[in-house]
Amino acid sequence: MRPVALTIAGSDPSGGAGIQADLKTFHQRGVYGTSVVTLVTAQNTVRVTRVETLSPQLVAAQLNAVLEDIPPRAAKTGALGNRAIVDVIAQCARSFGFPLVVDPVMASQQGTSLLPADAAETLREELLPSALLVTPNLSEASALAGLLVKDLDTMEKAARRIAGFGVEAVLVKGGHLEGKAVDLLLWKDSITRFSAERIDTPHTHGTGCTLSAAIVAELAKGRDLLSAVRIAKQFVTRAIAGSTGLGKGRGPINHHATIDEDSD
Ligand code: PXL
Repeated sequence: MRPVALTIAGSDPSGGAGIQADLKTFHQRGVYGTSVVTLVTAQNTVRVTRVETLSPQLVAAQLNAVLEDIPPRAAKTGALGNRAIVDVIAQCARSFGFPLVVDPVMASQQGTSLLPADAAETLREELLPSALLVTPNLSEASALAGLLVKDLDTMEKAARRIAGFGVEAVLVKGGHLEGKAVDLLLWKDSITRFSAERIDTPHTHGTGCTLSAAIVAELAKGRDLLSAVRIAKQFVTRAIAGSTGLGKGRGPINHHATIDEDSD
C-alpha cells in the first residue's frame, strides 16, 4: 500500500509554499498526502496581504479526523500561527506513533509573522520533545537557540543547544549563507554536512516547506533519517534549479523536479 504522509501547516494560495507545497512534494515523491490547515494566508509571489489563524478546536478536529481514519507513517508541521494551535498539536503529538518533523516556520519570505514569539517558545518547550527532527533556517535557529547563527561554527553550536530541548535531530539550513548551500545535521551526537552548489535565482519561494515535506515523504517510505535528508536535499536543489519564475515576484520552486532514484 502507498505510504501516507501528513502535513499540519498553513495555506499559500499561490501554491509555492505551505500545505500546497507539502502536498505537491508528497505526491511527487510517491506518497499519499493528507493535510491539516492551521492558518490561511492571502499571498502571491509579490506580497502577503492577510493571515488568519483557524480556531485551535478546528485544527484539533481536523487532526483527529485524519488520525482516526488514515494514520500516517510520518508527519510534519509548518506554519502554526499562534500559541493555542501549537499547544493542541503538542498535546496530540505526545502520542504520535510515527516520526514528526517540525519546520519551525516563523515568518513568510517577505517577513510577515507566521508565529509570534510566545508561540515559538511553546513550540520549543512543548512540541520539540515529541519530534524526531527540527529544520530551522539561520534566523529560526538563532531564535530557538538564543544566539546569532551566521556561519558553520554557530550552526553547530545552535544545533547542540536546540537538541537540548529534547528533539532527536536538528537540521540547520545554511541556504542564506554566502558561498555553498550547506545544511548541518546533528543526530545521535554526530554532525553530517550536506552541501550543494548555490543556484543563483530569486525564485526560491517554498524551499523550506518542500525540504521538510520531502524528508517526511522519505521517512514515510521507511528510509532512515540520513538518507531521507540526503534525498530531500537533492530534490530541493533540483526544484530550485528548475524554478520557472511563475508570477511577478519571487516565484515558486519546481515541485515537478525529478532526482536520480535510489542513488544511496
Ligand atoms: O516558507 C514558509 C511558509 C510556510 N507556510 C506558509 C507560507 C510560508 C512562506 O511564505 O506562506 C503558509
